[in-house]
Amino acid sequence: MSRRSLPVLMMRRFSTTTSHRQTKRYKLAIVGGGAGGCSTAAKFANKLGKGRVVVIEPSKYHYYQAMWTFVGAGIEEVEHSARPMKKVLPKAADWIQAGAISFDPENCSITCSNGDKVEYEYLVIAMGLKLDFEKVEGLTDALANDDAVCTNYTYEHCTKTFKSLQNFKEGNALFTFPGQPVKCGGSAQAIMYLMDDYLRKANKRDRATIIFKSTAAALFGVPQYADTLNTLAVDRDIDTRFGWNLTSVNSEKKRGDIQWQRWRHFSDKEVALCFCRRGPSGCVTSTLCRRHRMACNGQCAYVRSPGYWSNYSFLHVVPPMMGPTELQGSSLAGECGFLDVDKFTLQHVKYPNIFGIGDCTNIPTSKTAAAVACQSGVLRRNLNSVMEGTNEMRKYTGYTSCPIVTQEGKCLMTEFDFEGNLLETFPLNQATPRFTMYHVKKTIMPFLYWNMLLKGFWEGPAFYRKMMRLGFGR
Ligand code: FAD
Ligand code: UQ1
Repeated sequence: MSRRSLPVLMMRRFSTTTSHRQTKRYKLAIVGGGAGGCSTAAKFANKLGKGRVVVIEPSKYHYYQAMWTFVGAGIEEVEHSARPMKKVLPKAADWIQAGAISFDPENCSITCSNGDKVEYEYLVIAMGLKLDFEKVEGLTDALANDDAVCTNYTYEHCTKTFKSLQNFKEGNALFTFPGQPVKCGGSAQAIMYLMDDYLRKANKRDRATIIFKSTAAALFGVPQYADTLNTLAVDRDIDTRFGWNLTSVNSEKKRGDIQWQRWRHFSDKEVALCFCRRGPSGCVTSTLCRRHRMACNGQCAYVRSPGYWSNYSFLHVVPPMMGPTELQGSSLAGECGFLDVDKFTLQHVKYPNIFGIGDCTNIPTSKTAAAVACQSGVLRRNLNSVMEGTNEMRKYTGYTSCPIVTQEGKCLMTEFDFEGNLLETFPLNQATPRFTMYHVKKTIMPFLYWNMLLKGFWEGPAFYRKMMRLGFGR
């Protein structure tokens, strides 16, 4: 849809019923009722009025995923991380309890899994990302049947992590990190530090070889925090190995076999030399490079070797992740399969009446609820501007925050922008794990999430950051 055709889409509010489906028309449609969708609905439902905003969301429950790290470590109850979707969505918004299955952005319409068709004037896409368990051969089976294999990345599985941890007797305790863009990458490490802490308290630490095996090139992308985590890993006798991708889990043999492939990161020079193209989020596409068998994974890494096997007594997997399947191959997705938006304005690169927020977008920052909070303020202003025709755009800085719990009672509160510059809120050295930050993560964040972010009142800590710095700094 061109910018010119926007005014043509003036709203007529009515529903037409055909034999099997309804066509419903809304001023604003929001796809996804997670952190991004719910906070956006809260901001616009009252402003636009009853019946003018719709949320398309299939899930009966809304999940506070940040709590799953604590559930995996036996510190929290999983039930506390879920609330009925009906209770968290604003009353002034309509809720279609179905998934969006296809998008027709040229005609401003969406088809839902229950057969409903939604026509919109403006659209916000907040579908999160999809966990791609199938990419690791045997993983689904292993999670269902092998007591030693677990993940904190779903509501269904995170309680098993603590059981696997309690069952651990001796041997290799392995923690993986995949090559695709993931949500809250810090959680992959947090559960490892919490396991180390648990085993020390249970006098079992000397029976475990703890290994972090990651496709990435370092423990963290921001040097100040990476230094702290490297020192911590050395002090706690945690073996860190980089450039490794988990490809297969063999739980059938009951030997605890897993297969890895060696990954290597391309230098810019190599990318240029092999005629590869870069996608909008910086990823390398495979289409032009057969020589290097490149994979489009968002991190410019590729497989070099056929595979190595190792065994485990405990395995925590961060599953591979991907953009929403419903966007794949559509004109809404960028080359990496994530929603293609401008990283500063959050507006879709082709369709000016469409915005994106959160994990489903190709915004090159660490995917967290903290990032969603900050994006929600930019989105509120920019969508309002487009609705009012002023087109005055605010810019998102890339702010994100990934709290990494390093033991029970200590947390490293990382906060940074697109370039990895620190954007820290507290007047403390945040590169040190602290009890105060643990308290922020464990007690303050759930309150902030349920009562402020989801109700549209929390747009990140920028105001407090400036206040703490007496108005100086960003
Ligand atoms: P989500 O909150 O995942 O919501 C997406 C919604 O879209 C879901 O409700 C889903 O049902 C819906 N949906 C999916 N497909 C469709 C469809 N086809 N049609 C309609 N709706 C659809 N962040 C932090 O800031 N701090 C932390 O400490 C932290 N810890 C974490 C720990 C773990 C273990 C995990 C897994 C995540 C953690 N996060 C943390 C990340 C945070 O939870 C996510 O980044 C955040 O929830 C992203 O919000 P979102 O709205 O983009 O996606
Ligand atoms: C945050 O804003 C947020 O959203 C509510 C989270 O989600 C649970 C977080 O984990 C964090 C760390 C933030 C950032 C806020 C502060 C005060 C550092």
